[in-house]
Amino acid sequence: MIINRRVQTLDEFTIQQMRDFPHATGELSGLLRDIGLASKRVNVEVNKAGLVDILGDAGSINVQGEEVKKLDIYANNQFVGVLRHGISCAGIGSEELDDILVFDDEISNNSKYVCLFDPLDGSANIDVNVSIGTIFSVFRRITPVGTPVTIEDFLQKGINQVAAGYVIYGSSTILVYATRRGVNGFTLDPSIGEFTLSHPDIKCPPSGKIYSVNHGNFFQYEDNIRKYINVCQQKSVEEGGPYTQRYIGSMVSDVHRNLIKGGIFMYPAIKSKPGGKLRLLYECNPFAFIVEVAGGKATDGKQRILEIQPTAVHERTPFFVGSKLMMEELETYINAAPAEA
Ligand code: AHM
Repeated sequence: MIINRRVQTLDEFTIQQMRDFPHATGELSGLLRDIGLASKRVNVEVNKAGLVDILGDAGSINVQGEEVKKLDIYANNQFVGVLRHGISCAGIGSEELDDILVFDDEISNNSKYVCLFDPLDGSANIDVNVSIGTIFSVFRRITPVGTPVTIEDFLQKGINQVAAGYVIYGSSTILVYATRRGVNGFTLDPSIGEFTLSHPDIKCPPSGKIYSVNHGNFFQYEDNIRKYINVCQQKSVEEGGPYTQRYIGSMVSDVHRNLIKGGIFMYPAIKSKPGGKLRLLYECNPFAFIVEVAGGKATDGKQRILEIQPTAVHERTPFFVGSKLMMEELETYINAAPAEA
């Protein structure tokens, strides 16, 4: 087989981007390479999950009080291991870890970035062969290079993200990452084991026809959210409708589809989870950054996700993200005064 040299690998792409910045050290490229490497290892295990004894519950409960699947642990260990031994990351926060992990060795203390991960999002879907994913977020540390990182390096507003991305382990494996310069997607070519540029300069269509929400929670949503969902269902052709409801239950796949096709994803507060379900640092911040860079919007219903000051690494938030015009329409309902009884 002759390798097609017209394809651009993830490494080549990040190095090329770096050349535009004469003072770049290559640390971010190294970090993205390490994330790509860990995700390739996770991909191999996800693909054979039905074959080996890696399916099922690991028998433990994670810090969120949820059942941990074996693949969650495997994925977490891969990202921790690869980044700990790389030269670009000073510490990580993970949905699977109670506390931040400070690498605290000479090389890591001299790194300027910290990473936050949801190593395997949508883990309830593992057993049933539905797409799952990894989500990541990269911040430049606030504390001085040369010292161990601290919690304040991780509790930064999302607006400070240097990069954010996700990997979908689906019908094909795709890694999408954003910097302020743009959003680009790379599909894993299994024949050469490389992520290759397949979705250059992704833009979120300003509007779309897809809304994604858990309808099972409908009667737990606030009135204004219910009104908006009703509007989605009642759109006429003249109003851009009818809308289609799509909800996989793997946010990575749901938001990826809406990013490419145009749409809106919602996980509002519910009565049993008044603070929302999704995690600000591991899930919402990275997607808010990616979608905003692509031209869309993301809020918690009151403010821009990227402007929330986090107070704890595992904090949760209601989450609304998607195409700009659809988000603006949603906001008119959220901000409307409650109807008089
Ligand atoms: P997880 O961290 O346990 O995998 O949960 C996160 C997932 C998201 O991917 C998805 O959007 C959401 O939970 C689905 O939740 P629900 O089943 O309550 O609709």
